[in-house]
Amino acid sequence: MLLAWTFALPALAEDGYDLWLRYKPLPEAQARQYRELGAELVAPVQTPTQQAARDELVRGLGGLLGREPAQAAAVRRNGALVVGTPASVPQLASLQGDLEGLGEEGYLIREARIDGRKATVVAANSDVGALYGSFHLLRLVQSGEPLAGVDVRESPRVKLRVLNHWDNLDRYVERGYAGESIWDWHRLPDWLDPRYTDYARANASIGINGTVLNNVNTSAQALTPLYLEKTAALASVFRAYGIKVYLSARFSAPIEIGGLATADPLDPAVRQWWKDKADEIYRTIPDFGGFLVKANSEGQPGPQDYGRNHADGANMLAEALAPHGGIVMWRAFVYSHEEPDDRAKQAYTEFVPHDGVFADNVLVQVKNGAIDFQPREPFHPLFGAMPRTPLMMEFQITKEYLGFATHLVYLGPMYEEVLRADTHARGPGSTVAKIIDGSLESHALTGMAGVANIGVDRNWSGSHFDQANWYVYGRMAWDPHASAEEIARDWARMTFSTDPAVVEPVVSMMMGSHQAVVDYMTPLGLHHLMGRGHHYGPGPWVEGGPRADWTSVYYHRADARGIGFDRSATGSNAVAQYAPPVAEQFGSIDTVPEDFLLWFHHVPWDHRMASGRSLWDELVSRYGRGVDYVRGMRRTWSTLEGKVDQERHHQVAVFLGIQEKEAQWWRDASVAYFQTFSRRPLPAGEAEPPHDVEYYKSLQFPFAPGDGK
Ligand code: BDP
Repeated sequence: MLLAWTFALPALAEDGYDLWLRYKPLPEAQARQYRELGAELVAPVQTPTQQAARDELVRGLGGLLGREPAQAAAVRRNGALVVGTPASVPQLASLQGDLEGLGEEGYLIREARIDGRKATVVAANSDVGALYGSFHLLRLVQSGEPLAGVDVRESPRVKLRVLNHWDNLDRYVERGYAGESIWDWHRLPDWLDPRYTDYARANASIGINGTVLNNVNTSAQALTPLYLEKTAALASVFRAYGIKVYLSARFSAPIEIGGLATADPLDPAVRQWWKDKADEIYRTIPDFGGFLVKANSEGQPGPQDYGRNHADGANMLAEALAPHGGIVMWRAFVYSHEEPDDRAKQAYTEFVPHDGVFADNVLVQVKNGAIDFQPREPFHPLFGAMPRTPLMMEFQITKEYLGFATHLVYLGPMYEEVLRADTHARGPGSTVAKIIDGSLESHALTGMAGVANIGVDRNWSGSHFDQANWYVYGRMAWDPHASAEEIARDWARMTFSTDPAVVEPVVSMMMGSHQAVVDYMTPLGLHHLMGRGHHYGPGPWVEGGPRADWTSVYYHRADARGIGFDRSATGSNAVAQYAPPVAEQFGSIDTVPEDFLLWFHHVPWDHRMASGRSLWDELVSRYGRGVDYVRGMRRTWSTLEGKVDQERHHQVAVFLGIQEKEAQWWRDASVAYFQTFSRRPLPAGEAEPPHDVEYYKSLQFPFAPGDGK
């Protein structure tokens, strides 16, 4: 008997599939406070979205409290949970006034008297708002938050909160580290994998309301009837959860699948083709969201192939979608065939002249920084520079340049740093967040995109901690002013335990993890030093090949004198793309934050740093600091053994071991390489790298995951 019980134990382990929606029974001491909650559940089920909300509450409260709420049509006793809109639940009509200003997707959660009884109310103007409110209520219960006197009023500050899947139709995920694409195109439209519903639940729980199903480097096939039917099937699953589908559109599709000779956006036949295509799409998917477009970037076709500009291209598609209410997300991640003097300047140069020219249903989607999702970048100079165009943020959730899925790197602090950066576009306080939420320039159309880290791995994201990056992305898209630390705490409570002895160490590991990866990969403003193509591991020596701005030496410019890219007035003058106070700060070696020192300046090896050390000594010590932080995370995590289920604990522990090994490799290879320029000894106490540069250069990883095919 005892033996059987012992063997049965591993079944209690968790594989991470449930994400943050685990709904495990709360400890008795916490559950007690919810004794009355949901004694009755009054939540109509007239629509699929209402059904989704009720199902989630039954499942969630049932799991957390060990009893499913009794479903009822009316409030008869104290402790009822009432969920809906004034239209769906007449008893909520009295809240009509309070719901004003919450918009289509907002909600409130509070205690109220309904039919003379004490009730907890989740009320909204729409079914989706009530669904979001239900998830919020479940989060409170799951986190053990008291509900007495609860008074939540929430509405999203950003309209389009979208995931971008870089998934190819053959299920390969570009820059994906969590297995194949979850879209099983071959079996669609008939087989609707239950994962699609769980995907939608997870997204709705954090307010994500759109998903672009296919890669920005897409084939035109995605727009053929065969695939539109499959897309429609996915849309039918997501609809109940308030999620719209979007597709990446290949600019040359009129040629490839339309049989036209050109894709010139000013050609009437091309314009007609797109209009017909849009009509066809909306016949198949009436609530289709619109197109995401990567044009004239990294070899993708675009309007410049015909001597036209980005606005010509975007507006043509916008015109086709407008009658149906669709929108265009036109990416500003561009760089041309001709190498510019500094790649960091190109998006600004190409886009700013078109400010105010884009159609009303176009958003320009801008990566957080001007190069490419580096561990740390200063905010993109386009933010604040196009006041008459709604700019959408593009963050990367998948960790292409941040250790793939094996490194524990919580991206919340990085998102927060960018969103809180002050562009000074309209004087002090003109933060990136205010540009994204539309408040700075009074734009109603607003958006944020996150490049997804989702695949068929059981834990969805390739590692347990990478789930936190999906989570924080959604929460910050809902509220770009939110705190990364508070979100980390919510996530840790839901994902691991409500016990502060687990939550606090986990949160502290997470909060320093971004600085750590910056330190052991690209300290002090260095960037783009990863292995060529796949971006795995250190490659500061990468040079040659098709274009200079795909090499590392282009970016670090190390020589006998010093290191760093001079983007000040004496160099490429990229600083001039920022508003004057920012340009001034970044442009001077004395005022630039040390985090961006080598991003903007070529700095002598003996330059005195704030620490009093020389630049060379500081650089070496930063690398070491990053590795030390990872060691610290390993130690902290090992103290949580037994407090987190064994299966997840084990995998995280092993991954942290990999991370330490790779952080050390980054440090050793980088120090060995840069020392060939600095020709200075390592500071006292710093270990010599165990190998010479040639050894590190010789390491090859032809099958590293995620590289484009
Ligand atoms: C880079 C990736 C590449 C993407 C490109 C993009 O290396 O795979 O296609 O960005 O965003 O980060 O278009």
